[in-house]
Amino acid sequence: MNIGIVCYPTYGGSGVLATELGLGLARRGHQIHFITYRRPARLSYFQENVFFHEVDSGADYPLFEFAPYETALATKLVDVVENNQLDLLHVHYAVPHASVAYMARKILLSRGRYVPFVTTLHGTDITLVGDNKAFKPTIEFAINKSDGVTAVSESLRQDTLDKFDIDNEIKVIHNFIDFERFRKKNKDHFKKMIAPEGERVLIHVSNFRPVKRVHDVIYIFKIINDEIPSKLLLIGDGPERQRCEELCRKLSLCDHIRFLGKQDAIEELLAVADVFLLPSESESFGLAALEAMACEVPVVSSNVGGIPEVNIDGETGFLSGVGMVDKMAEDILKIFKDEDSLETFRAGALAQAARFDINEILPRYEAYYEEVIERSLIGRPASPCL
Ligand code: GMT
Repeated sequence: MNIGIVCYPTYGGSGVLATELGLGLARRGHQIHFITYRRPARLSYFQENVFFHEVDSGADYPLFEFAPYETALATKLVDVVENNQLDLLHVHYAVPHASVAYMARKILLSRGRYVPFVTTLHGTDITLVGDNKAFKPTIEFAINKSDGVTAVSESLRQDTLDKFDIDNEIKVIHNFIDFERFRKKNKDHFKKMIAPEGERVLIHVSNFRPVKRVHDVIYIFKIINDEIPSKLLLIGDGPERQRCEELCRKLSLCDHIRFLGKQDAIEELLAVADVFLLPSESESFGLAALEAMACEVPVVSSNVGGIPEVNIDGETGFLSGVGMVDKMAEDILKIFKDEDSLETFRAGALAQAARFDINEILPRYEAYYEEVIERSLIGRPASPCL
């Protein structure tokens, strides 16, 4: 199939998933066209069957205080579909991609071609952004007009039905992991550098948005470090980073915490970690936790949204209510109780991650694309004027 993928090119989970999906599909022989305003973060090397089309919204025209990205993206979608004979568009994150794809489909129809689009809901597009009055009617309309809709967890599917008036079917296709890349690697030299005295290593990866509650990570770490000598790696960047750095200074933890900023080779950092922390306020899935589990790192997390579909309490780590800092610290200490306990949790994490193997999930997307294309051939409007 010839597939166009629209996503955010940033380090967020939706862009990561969309890029890994496209790369995986390309390896299986499909022609994949990424269409977005910058090269996606994980599209860092040349690969057969992969194309990238950059959207330029002409931001330099003085009249525009805000560049009309949606118009430029719709125009680019029409161009890429027409010149590359795309069979389907797959847009990740509903805001604004679903309504832009709807517009592109209308334009293409007026020119005699019907190209269906699939919208994948990722989380904050429904729980935070899409629910905002400024977007809601448009997003609801675009979800209902999509030729196919998927959600990355059962919890997100339910949230969408609860928050919006949806008459379209939503199929759950969980996020996945590529074990070619995410598996435990031997990085003993790096571990010695991070934890020279054999300290335990905790890790957190996020975009440092308030919803991630990174300050909880630091408070939890403080309790752990008072009991067992430990180190904390904080990966990523975002609006809360400054406040978190200040908190580390206030708690006199600077010698034990490293802020590493945005990183590409996450698997190298996960290789030295003993526990992954994800105390989020809201999380539709928790792809970062799945990446950790694939690298045999147990997860201690909140129990919100889709996290319980990924992290199994007492098996792959532990779950707690949002903000239960003391309980999360206690759970980490249980994992760290002895080497055997840590190894059991490591094995549990790996076994659960295997359920989300890319080789299992990708065929589900392929089958869904075929179903959507077939359905659109039957139901396609007869006249381009419709
Ligand atoms: O977590 C974020 O803030 C980024 C966001 C995104 O859309 O890029 O992540 C969402 O999508 C990921 C991939 O499907 C999920 O693993 C994350 O759980 C989800 N984030 C939230 O729901 C907060």
